[in-house]
Amino acid sequence: MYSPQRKDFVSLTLGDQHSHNYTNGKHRRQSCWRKWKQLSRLQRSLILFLLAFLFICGILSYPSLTEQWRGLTDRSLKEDWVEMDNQGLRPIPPGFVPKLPPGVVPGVQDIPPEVMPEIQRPSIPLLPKPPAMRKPPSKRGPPALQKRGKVSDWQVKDGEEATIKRDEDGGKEAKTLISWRGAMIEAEQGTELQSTAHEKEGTVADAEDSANLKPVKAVDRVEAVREAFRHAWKGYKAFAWGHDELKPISKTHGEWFGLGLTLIDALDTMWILGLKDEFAEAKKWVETELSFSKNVDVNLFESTIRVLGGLLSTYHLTEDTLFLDKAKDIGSRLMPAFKTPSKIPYSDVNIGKGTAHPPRWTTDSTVAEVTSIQLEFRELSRLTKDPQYQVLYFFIIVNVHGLEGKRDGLVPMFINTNSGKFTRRGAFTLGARADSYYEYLLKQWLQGGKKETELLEDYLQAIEGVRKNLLRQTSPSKLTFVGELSNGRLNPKMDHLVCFLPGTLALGAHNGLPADHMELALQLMETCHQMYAQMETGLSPEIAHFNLQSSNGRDIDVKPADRHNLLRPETVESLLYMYRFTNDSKYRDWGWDILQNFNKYTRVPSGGYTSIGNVRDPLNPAPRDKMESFFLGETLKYLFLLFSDDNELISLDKYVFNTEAHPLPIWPSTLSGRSPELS
Ligand code: DMJ
Repeated sequence: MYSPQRKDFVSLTLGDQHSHNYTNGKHRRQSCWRKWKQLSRLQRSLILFLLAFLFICGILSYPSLTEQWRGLTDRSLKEDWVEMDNQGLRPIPPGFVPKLPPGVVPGVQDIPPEVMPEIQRPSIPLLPKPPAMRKPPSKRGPPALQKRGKVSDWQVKDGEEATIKRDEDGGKEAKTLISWRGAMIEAEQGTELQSTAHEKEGTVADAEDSANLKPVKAVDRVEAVREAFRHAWKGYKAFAWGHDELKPISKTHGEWFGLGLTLIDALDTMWILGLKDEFAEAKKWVETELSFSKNVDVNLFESTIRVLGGLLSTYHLTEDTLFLDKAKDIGSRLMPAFKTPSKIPYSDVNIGKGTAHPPRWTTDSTVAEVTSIQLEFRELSRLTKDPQYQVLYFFIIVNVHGLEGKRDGLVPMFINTNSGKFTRRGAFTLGARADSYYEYLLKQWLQGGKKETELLEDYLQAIEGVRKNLLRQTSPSKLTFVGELSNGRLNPKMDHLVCFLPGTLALGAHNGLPADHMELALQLMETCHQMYAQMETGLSPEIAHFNLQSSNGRDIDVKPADRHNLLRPETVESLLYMYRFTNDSKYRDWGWDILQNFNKYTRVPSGGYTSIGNVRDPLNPAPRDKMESFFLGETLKYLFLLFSDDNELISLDKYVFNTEAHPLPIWPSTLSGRSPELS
C-alpha cells in the first residue's frame, strides 16, 4: 500500500463527451477563422511576419533560458539538501542515483545506514588508491601453492603514504579511508601503520623493485599489534564495556556468562603489550565491578581457561593480590562441578547457587573440557596451598590415563559423568572436543618440572597414534595434515583448531622429546600457513578439506558451511613457538601477513574486529558482528610476542601458556612436582 503522502503518478482529467464546453470551443474556432478571412492581405502578411519573428527569437534564446531554469532548479534542490542536512535529515531527491567514491564496491550503497552509517554519508572522504603492493591479495589463492613474499616488502608509492594527516590544530589525527573490502569493513591500518612506522625505523631498500618503486622503510610490527589492540579496545570500551563480547558492527555487546570475559581475557595482554592506561582502567573495573556472586550458569572449561587462567597469569605478571583473590573466588565457585558419581565434572556450574549440571541433552562431557583445566587448578592449589583443587583435577588425569577405549593413545571425544568412561567411541580427532587434551598432557608435564611420567607417556603415545592413524599428505603438493578417524575410516578434514599442534610439538622437541616431533611440527606449520595463504582473503577457514587425489589441482577445498573465520589464535600461537625455536624469520612474515589480513577484512572502522563468514570472498567476507574474547586474550598476544625481539618476554623456559594463552609459571624446581598430598 502507498502511504498517503506518496503520489508516484500523473493526474489526468478527461472531459465529459457530453460537455457543452466542447461545442462552445468549436463555435469559437469557426468565428476566428471567419475574422481572419475578413482581414486584408497586407494585414495578414504583417501578422504572419510578426509571428515568424517572435518564433525565431524564441529559438535563439532557448539554451540560456534552459540553463537559467536548470540553475534555479538545482539551487533549490541544494538548498533543500542543506536545510535537511541541518536538521539531521538526508533526503534522496527523486531519481537520484548516488555515485560511489572510487574504490567502493558496488552494493555498498545497499547497506542500511544503521549498520554502517559511515558508508552513506555524503561527507565521506574520497578514497585514495591503496598503496601498491608487490603481492596484491587478489593474486592469492588456488590452485597453486602460494610462495609468498614478505609483507614487510609492501611498497608505498610517492604521494600515497600520507594517510595520517594532522588536523588544523596540529593535534588529533584525521584519518583517511584507504579502501573498502566487501560491504562493511575497512582497511584503514595497513598504510597508516607504515606511516607511523616510517617515523620510527630506518630505511630498507628493496632490491627487486627498486627500479620502479621508492625504497620503503620497515614496518614496526610490534607497534602494529599495539595499534590493533587499541583499535579493538576502543570498540569494546565504547560499546561493550564490562560485558562478555563486543558486537562491533551493531555497536553493542553479547553476553555469555556476564563476567566481562573480553576484559578479563585481555588483562595480561595489556600488561605484556605495555598498555598501562588501558590496563589501569580495566583493573579498576575488576576491583569495583567484577562479582562472581551471580545466579548464572557458566561453562566450567571456558570460565577456567579464560577467567581463572586470566586472573592467575595477571597476578603473576603484576604481583597484585587483587587478581589472586578474584582467582580464588571463581576457583572455589567452580568446584560444585565435581559433585558427580564419577568425579568427572559436569560441563555447567551455577556460580551463584553452587549447583552444577550436564547439558540438557546428555550426561556426557567433552574430553577436552574435562582434561584441560588442570594447569589452572594445579596452580591455584600451589598458590593457595589448598590441595582441594589439585586432588580433584589430578584424579581426572589418572582416570583417563588408565581408561579403555583409546586408540594408540588417541582419545574419543566424550566421557560420561556417571560412569567415568569414554562414550561414543570410534571417532578420533585432534580438533574440537579433544584438542587441548593433548596440549595439556605436555604442558602439565612441563609445569610440574618433568616429573609426572604418566603424563609424558600419554603424550608420546598419542603423538605416535597421530602418526599411525591420522597423518596423511595432500595431492598435488604433499602438504602434511592431521585428518579425523570415524569408525576406522579417515576423513581428510582438519579444523583450524588443530593448528595448535605444530607449536606444541616444537615445545616438546625443545624440551628433549624426539627430534622427529620437530620435523612433524615444521611440516604441519607449513600446512597451517597454506590454510591462510591459499584463501582469497589470506585468512584461514574454520575447517579445511584436503585432497588426497586432487582432480582440480588444489590441495585444499572449503565447504560452504566451513568458510568462516573467528579470529582464532592457533596458527599464530604455533608461529610463535616455531620462531622462538628456529629463529627463521619466515614465521614472523607469515604472522605479519595474517595481521595485515585481519586488518583488511575484519577491522570495523568504529572500533573492534569482527569474525567473518566467508574467507573466500574478499569483496564480501560477510562480517558476523562478533569479536571473540580470545582475539585479545590470545591472537594479538601471540602476534606481539612473535614480533618482539625480547625472547625473555614470557620465556618459553619459564612459562607455559594455558590453552587461552595465559602464561603460568613453570614451577621452580624446589616446588615442582605434585602437591604434597600427591607426591
Ligand atoms: C580458545 O578458547 C582456546 O584456545 C581453546 O583451547 C580453543 N578455542 C579457543 C580459540 O580458538
